[in-house]
Amino acid sequence: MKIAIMGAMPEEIAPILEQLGEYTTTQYAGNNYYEASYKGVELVIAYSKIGKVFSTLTSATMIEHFGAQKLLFSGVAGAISPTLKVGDLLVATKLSQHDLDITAFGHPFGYVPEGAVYVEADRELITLSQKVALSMNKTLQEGIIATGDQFVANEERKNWIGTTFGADALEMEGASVAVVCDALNVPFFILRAISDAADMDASFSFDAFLETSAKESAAFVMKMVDAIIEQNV
Ligand code: 4EZ
Repeated sequence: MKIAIMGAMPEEIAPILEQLGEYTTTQYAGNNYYEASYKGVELVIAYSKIGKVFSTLTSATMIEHFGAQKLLFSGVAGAISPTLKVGDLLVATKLSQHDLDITAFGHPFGYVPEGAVYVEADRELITLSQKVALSMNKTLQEGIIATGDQFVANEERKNWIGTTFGADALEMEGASVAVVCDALNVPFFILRAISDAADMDASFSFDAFLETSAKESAAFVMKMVDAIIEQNV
């Protein structure tokens, strides 16, 4: 079994590499891929760089070049739902691209022909994650994540994304990773810890909480790996 663990920024995977201690580094297509064996499974770990294009490249590479059979994403996000506060964990049930727009042709936001507005995440991994949350005594909210190539720091844009997609949080990589994994039939799990509220204070909040929130998410994802190994799913 080979499991991919992916982030967008160095800070999002650093805690995972730290926990592993020993790994090999391979450069491929402009990124570093870190490989390790962990409790009898193979891990491939990488950060993609920010945005949908880089995250598409990295997730596809992890699957097609490195042979990953499951993909877990760990990172931070801006909250839309008022129930999500800095440090809270959210797992995506489904994801959408909020900046995909051919509405001029009568299509809904997030839709292109032969695509879909939402890509659904793997139910089994979400169910497993709720067991992990229980064992860690943590609350794990489930919700919709909207992805786009914008750092949203604007109440109006954030609210539009919330109402248009029913989204609970937003970020810049989840939906593209979801499209790749869905197309290649690889079960995926997108976890985010909140770093900001995508409002006018977002950049300050992001800078202040990136590291601590990224750590929250990474710690949970490593428990997910443990649970996957134990349950043999
Ligand atoms: C993108 N990531 C942010 C990258 C910001 C600055 C150097 C997550 C994220 C986010 N994305 C946290 N808060 C966000 C927000 N308000 N809008 C978009 O995945 C890089």
